[in-house]
Amino acid sequence: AARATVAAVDLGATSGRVIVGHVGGGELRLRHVARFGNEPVRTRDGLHWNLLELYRQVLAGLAEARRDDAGSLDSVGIDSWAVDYGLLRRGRLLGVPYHYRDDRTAAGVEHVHALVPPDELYRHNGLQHLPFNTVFQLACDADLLPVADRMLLVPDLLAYWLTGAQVAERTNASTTGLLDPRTGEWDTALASRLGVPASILPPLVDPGASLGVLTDEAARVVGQGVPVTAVGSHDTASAVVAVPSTDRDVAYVSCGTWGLVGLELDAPVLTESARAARFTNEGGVDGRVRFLHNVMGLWLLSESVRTWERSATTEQRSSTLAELLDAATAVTGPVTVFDVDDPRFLPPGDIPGRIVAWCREHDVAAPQTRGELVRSIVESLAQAFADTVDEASRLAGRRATVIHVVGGGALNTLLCQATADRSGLTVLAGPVEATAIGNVLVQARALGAVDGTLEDLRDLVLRSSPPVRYEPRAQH
Ligand code: LFR
Repeated sequence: AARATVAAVDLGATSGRVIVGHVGGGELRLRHVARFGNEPVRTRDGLHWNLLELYRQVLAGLAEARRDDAGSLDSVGIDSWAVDYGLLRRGRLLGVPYHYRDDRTAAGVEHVHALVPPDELYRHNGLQHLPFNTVFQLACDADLLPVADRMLLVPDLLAYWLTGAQVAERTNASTTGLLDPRTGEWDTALASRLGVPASILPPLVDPGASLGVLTDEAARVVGQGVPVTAVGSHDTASAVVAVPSTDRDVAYVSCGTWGLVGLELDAPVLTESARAARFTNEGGVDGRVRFLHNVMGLWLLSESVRTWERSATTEQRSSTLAELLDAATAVTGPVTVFDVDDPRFLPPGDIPGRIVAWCREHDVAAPQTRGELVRSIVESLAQAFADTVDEASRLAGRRATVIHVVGGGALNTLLCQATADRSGLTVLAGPVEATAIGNVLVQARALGAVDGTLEDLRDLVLRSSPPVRYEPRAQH
């Protein structure tokens, strides 16, 4: 096809969206058709994703996409956050999938490390230690494993509900801790050592693979039997596809709930120093390696806003994020830079209180006002981004000369400027919808509406959404 109309379903940890992309004739046009919240639910046994609600929203969004477009949809692709999964038996979901911010995983970490020590685990899977990596969560589900016959990651689970196909898309499979980053295949020997039956790991597919067509039930809701195409189903993999640069010496920050900071490489770096610096080797589209570190990200801001909203009285409404960022911009004095990666900031809750506690423990001035606190978060994130780019360059032996900020964080001018200032590098911000764009382009390429390497796709992104430039200012 010379032109294609595809729908990207992009589920983030705080909201989901359905975006239609029209691709062809060297052009890329996007239309937002649906946006919905993603509210986790806490039950007696912990924090869960409301996956049924998300599935309902996906179907409704696709129906909307199909209604709005004169023609029909040529394909749909799904991406989401990583690591979380559902266990199934004969196609039936066993329990409500957990949220990676649930605190059940400490026991899982201990169990796995007793069987395979951290340094050895890294040599196998090349993953930054995060307590919620799938491999640790599976250890918490040990009692269900003998009953389960499949483990499906969130985007794969939704694709299964849509089509009936049970597969594991490779970029997201690379976040489980059970994939060999050298071969891109399941490390079944590692899985058996950890008590994970290899039979629950689905056949792997690459982005671009065709997964089948909507089931009759799904097609009835959507209004059409749309084909489903695998994309970089890990949202960060799709975002990296849409980094608008054809140069190899750029660093990226995919900045949403998390700030994923690193480089794209051809081969994994599995050294002890990469492990010590907490770098991950996740799978990218077209077999590229996403060599990056998870920085805590805009979660610190959104969760602070939520904390203040909870404490607001009926007469006194709480400020919006935009108002808080204005107040933060107006702060003139120096603010404390804290360690955003401290694990205390991972679980939901009173982030402002935890920042103040961190400052007290480290004997540094705690922010006094909300404006100062927000400024302190922004400066601390920027410092972490700058340090991480520097570290990635050192570990990979490739100096980054520019930092691309893609995702929602590209809208945060204070953060983009602070990142330029603190790194001494030019920051190029945008596109905001990088993840959806990467999702769209991989589908469009599979359909023949655009062709070439990732560099060709990125050239198209650069022409259709030129980034905003921030130059570093002298530091005082
Ligand atoms: C970003 C992201 C990160 C992953 C984290 C948890 O949305 O996918 O890449 O580490 O969420 O899944």
